[in-house]
Amino acid sequence: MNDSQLSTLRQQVDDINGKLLELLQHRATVVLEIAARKRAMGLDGYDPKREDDMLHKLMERSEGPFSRTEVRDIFRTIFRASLEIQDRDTKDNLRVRNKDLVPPGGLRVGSTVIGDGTTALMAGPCSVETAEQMDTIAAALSKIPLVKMLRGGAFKPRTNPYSFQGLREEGLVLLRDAGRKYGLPVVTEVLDTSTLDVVAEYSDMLQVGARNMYNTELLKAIGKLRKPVLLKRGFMATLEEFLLAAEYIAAGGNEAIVLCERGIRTFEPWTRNTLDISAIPILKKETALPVIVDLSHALGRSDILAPCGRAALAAGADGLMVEVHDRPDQALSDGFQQVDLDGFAAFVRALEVGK
Ligand code: PRE
Ligand code: MN
Repeated sequence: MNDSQLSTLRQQVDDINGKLLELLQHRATVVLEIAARKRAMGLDGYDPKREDDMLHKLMERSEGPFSRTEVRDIFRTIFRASLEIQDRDTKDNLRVRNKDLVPPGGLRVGSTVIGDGTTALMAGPCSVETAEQMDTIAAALSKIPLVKMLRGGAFKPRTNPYSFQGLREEGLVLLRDAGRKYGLPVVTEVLDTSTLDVVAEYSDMLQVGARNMYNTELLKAIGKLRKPVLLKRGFMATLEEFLLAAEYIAAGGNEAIVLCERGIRTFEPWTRNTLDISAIPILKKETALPVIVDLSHALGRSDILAPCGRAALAAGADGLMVEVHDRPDQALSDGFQQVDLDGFAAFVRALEVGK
């Protein structure tokens, strides 16, 4: 074979490659349309039966030189690639990526607004303990203009089953009453679907804790409500997993979601978790949802709240959550990381917001 014959044959292969590429891209476009239709019908993209039928038809039709198994392998590769673009397409088109999801003025939560460009502090004790405790804390917090919400745990997801588990419904009542008395909307954690209704009844915002970020049944149930949600990032969750958890809620029609970075688990023992500052601008870039940072659970200590809070705000956070207790040394949970009322006032001054 002389050189000119070889180059003619190669020219033919180049032409065929071009046509194959065009056909493959055309096929991919059609596959994405199929995927969009299946999604609208609530169907999964993967359809092994359809793949099997196509493979059998193609293997029967094929007369060589490729063997039937070679034809099968080539098309299997095409199907795998099709599933990959379908997957990418769903992730690129998540509801939580919709930039119009949050109204321009921010997200209304009870009588306040989160994500309106002002800093929102959410503060209160780790656990609701007594009426007096809630009254003292809420009274002090209500005097600080940046504090927009009162927090307090009534259902507590404790690592140790013998640790204080929370006052449950009684705690919800105390939290709501303190919030009402001092004009602060309240946020509290919901642990499971069986207590969702009662927690929703007493709170202005539902908190899904880090441990429950992967609880898809709970996320789906919350998606059916029309109640603002504070979704915390799991301590082992990637940002994509975090967004997909938020998508579970948004997919049900509940779009009032605030994302909360609360530290991820690393090898570092000098903080409870490692505050992932880079998560803040990334989440702000990927979604229009307000992003807040739970400093207390990220850090597990109260002595570095101010510098970390300033860093979070500089990175674009819409707010900060801090555990505040009138007597941290007597707190029934997380006492070591709670700041007292004077300490919290000093923290707010040190944030220097608006100065
Ligand atoms: C397609 C892709 C993935 C499915 O597993 C089956 C088939 C394909 O590439 O042909 C398209 C598709 O999603 C479908 O026909 O339902
Ligand atoms: Mn706590």
